[in-house]
Amino acid sequence: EHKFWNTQPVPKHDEQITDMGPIEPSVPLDQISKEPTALPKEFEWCELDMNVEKDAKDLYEFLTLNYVEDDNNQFRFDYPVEFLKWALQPPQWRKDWLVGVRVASNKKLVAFISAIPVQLRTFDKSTLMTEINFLNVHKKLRSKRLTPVMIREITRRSHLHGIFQAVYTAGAVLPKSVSTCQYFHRSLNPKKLVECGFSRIPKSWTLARLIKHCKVPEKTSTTGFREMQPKDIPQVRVLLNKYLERFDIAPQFDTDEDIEHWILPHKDVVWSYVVEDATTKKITDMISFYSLPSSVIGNPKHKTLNAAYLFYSATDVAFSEANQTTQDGSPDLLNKRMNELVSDALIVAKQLGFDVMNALHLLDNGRVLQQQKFGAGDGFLNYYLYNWRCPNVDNNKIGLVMF
Ligand code: YNC
Ligand code: MG
Repeated sequence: EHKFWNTQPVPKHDEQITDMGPIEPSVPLDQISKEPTALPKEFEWCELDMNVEKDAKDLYEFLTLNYVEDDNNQFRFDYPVEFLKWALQPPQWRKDWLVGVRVASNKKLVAFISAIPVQLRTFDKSTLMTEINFLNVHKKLRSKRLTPVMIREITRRSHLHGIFQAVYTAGAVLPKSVSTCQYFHRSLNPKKLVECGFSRIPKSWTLARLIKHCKVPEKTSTTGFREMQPKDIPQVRVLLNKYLERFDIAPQFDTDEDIEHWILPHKDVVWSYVVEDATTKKITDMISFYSLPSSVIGNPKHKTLNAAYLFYSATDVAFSEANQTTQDGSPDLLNKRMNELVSDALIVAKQLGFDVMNALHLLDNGRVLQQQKFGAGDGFLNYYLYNWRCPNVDNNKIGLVMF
């Protein structure tokens, strides 16, 4: 069991952790191998440069045919090129952290793994880590133990830049997650979702009743709700960072460039909205979502499911002293405000043509899922830390969103 993972600085499945810190010490640069990890001889390492259209297209085509599918193999993530450029080229990205494997004879791309830098806080400690994502091995090369080679190589390339901790998420159960979040789904186009086999008409309901149930208002309702603009970046940075301090695991957006990259709207990739107070001009709230379509596998009528995913949100109501449950048990201010924000996000997502809004049960999303008519999905996402002991974190205390 776990012939590879047993050799790695991660906790064992049954380990109870109460302290925090590295599992093994950092290695001095002169002791880190300057040679790439050995590959079977028919393969060779490559780097993918997302600014070179051929590389971007190779990666897109590889992932779109081989990346993550749901448990029933009905849908497969179809990250568009523009999304991949955004996800893989944040401030301080590096080409040598976008690692591919090609067949030596014909240069076909058959495996990939990526790292980007993230300043991640766990409880009271902040560490520069790599965020590992898009691990993929071609369908025809599965179960040949190529994955440990990919992981060892991205680890070496993290070490070469002085980074000895990492964060990653996976549906797979590995030693040992720090938290687990369930996926939830809010239908916006129920007819198509039913036709795709994504959802079902509830027992004894008609399609007409389901459509009525899923209807959202035509216009947003929060006063001052508008698209985020570049001038909002400094205020959004302060608001979001302060909001994320309420969580046990969360990134820190240390520069305006981080916010410009991750939060400012980016055509066809990420949408962000703020609430501006008309008199003070203060940004009191923000909410964002990104677009991640899935290929619908083997469906005669539909090729693509247009899914939006809730991304970061923040509200200054969270810091208000009046934010307590009232005596009669009515929802507190934070619940009320989060529901207003998500409700408006659903309205704009519907206007933009999304079929469904997905969300993980993390951040303060638990405060809105039921009221906003999200239903529990069958997917779960596990959060992992590499070479970092950390006590378990409740999913409501996870403040990091990954793709
Ligand atoms: C996985 N998802 O347990 P043991 S998520 C990590 N993450 O090792 P083989 C995984 N490890 O148990 P296959 C994993 N899935 O024997 C499997 N493993 O110790 C482990 N799917 O290798 C597994 N993408 O090559 C086992 O397996 C060993 O051919 C077996 O390939 C697996 O991006 C995979 O779901 C997932 O492409 C590549 O199935 C393949 O089955 C595939 O024989 C579709 O591997 C796409 C998919 C995964 C998405 C993701 C996060 C990846 C995190 C990797 C770990 C990073 C650690 C930190 C490194 C930096 C450190 C610093 C500093
Ligand atoms: Mg393999």
